[in-house]
Amino acid sequence: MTYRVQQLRALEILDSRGRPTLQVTVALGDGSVGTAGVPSGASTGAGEAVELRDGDPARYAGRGVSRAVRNVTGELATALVGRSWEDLGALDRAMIDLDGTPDKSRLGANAIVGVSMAAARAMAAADRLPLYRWLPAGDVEARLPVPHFNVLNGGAHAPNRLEPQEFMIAPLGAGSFAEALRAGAEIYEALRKLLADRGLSTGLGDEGGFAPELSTPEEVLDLIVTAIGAAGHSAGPDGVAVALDPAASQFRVADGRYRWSPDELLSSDELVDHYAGLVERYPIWSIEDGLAEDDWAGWELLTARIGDKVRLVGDDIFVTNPKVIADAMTRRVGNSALIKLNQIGTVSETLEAMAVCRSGGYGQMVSHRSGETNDAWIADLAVATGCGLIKSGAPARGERVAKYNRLLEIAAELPDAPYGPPATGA
Ligand code: 2PG
Ligand code: MG
Repeated sequence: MTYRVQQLRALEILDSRGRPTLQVTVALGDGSVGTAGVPSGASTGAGEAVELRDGDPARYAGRGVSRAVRNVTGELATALVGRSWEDLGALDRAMIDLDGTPDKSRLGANAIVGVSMAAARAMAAADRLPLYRWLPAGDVEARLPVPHFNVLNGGAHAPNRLEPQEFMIAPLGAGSFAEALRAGAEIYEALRKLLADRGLSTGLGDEGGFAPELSTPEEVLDLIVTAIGAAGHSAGPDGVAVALDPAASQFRVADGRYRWSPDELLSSDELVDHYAGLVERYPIWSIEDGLAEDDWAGWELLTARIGDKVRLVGDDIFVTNPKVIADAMTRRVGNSALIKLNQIGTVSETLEAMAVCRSGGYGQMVSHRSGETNDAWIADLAVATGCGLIKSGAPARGERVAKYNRLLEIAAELPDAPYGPPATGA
C-alpha cells in the first residue's frame, strides 16, 4: 500500500506558554486526514534541530512562525503533494533532503516535524489503525509507560530561585497506568496542601508543577517525600520513586562550576559526589541532565559512580540524535535517553534513536516539551515503542493531562499490555 498526499495545511496557533507554534494537517487521496500540534522547548540543547521563527519584532516579539507555516504550504507541499509514498520513512527522507541542512534550519524543524507527525496520523487512519498500533516501531511489545509527574518546577520553567528544573514523582510500583495516574494526582493534591499549610505559593510553573520560593533542592525533596506519605503512598522503588531533571546546562557558570543552589557552587566532581549522596538519602531512581551537555567527562564520572543504581537520562546532551546516542554508548555516558520528536525533527529519526537505545541496552523516556499543545501524539509513541517511561508534566493543566488521559484510553483498549519498562535495558 502506498499513501498519496493530497494536501498539506498549516496554521500558526498558540502553545501552552502563549507563544506561536504550528498545527499541521496532512490529507491523503483516500480521504484520510491527520493533524498534529508542534511542541516547543525552553531549555533547549545546543544540538537540537532548529525551530524556524520569524524574528519580526512587530509580531509576537519575534517568535511568530508564519515563515514555517509558509514552508509547509509552499515548498514542502510542492515536494510532497500529488506523490505516493511507500512509507513514512520515505516521506521524512524527502523532507530532510529538501531542507538540505544538518539541523533542519532552512525549512524549520517545527515545520518538518509537524508534517511528519500529521502524516503518521493520516497514514494510520488510512490503514484504519490507532497510531500506537500503526507506528513502525520495530519488533517490540506494546507497554503502558510509568508516568513521571513533574510536581515542582524550577530552572527555566519557573520564576523562583530553584536551579534544578524538574522534580518528578514516578509511581513505579503501581499495578497499572490508571493506578499510577491516581497516585500522581493524589500526591499532587497533598503537595498543594503542604505548601499552603506552610504559607508557600501554590502558583504553577510552565509544566503545571508548583513553583514555590524554595531555594535548595533538598528542601523540595523533603517536601515531596512528605507529600507521598501524606497521600497514603510509600516512597521508594516499590511504591512512588522520585526522578530529577536538574537541566544542569542551565546552571553552569562561566568558570565551569554548577550553581546547585543560591549558596552552593560545585565543581563537576563535587556535583557528582553530591548526586551520589542524594541517591543514598532520597528515593531517587532517575536523574536526567545531571551535568551540562558539554561536560562529557563529568557524565563519564557520574555514570561510573552511580550508573548501576539509577537511570542517568541524557536530554540536552543526546538531543534524540541516534549518532550522539551511539557515541555515548561507546563512551559509557548515561544509560538512558530522553526522547523528544522535535529535538531531531522527524518521526522516523525519533524511532531510529529509540532502536539504537534498544540495541545498546539504553533505557528510553518519551517526553513532552515545556511549551505544549493539546496533541497527545507522544502517548501513542510511548506505547508503540514499548519503552515503558514517559514524562508529560504535572497531573494538571490541559496540555499535560491530554497525554495522560490518552494513555488511559489506550490502557482500556489494551487491558493485557504490561505496565512499566521491559526488564532488559538499563
Ligand atoms: C526538558 C524539557 C521537558 P524543555 O528539559 O526535559 O520537560 O524542557 O521542553 O523546556 O526543553
Ligand atoms: Mg530535560
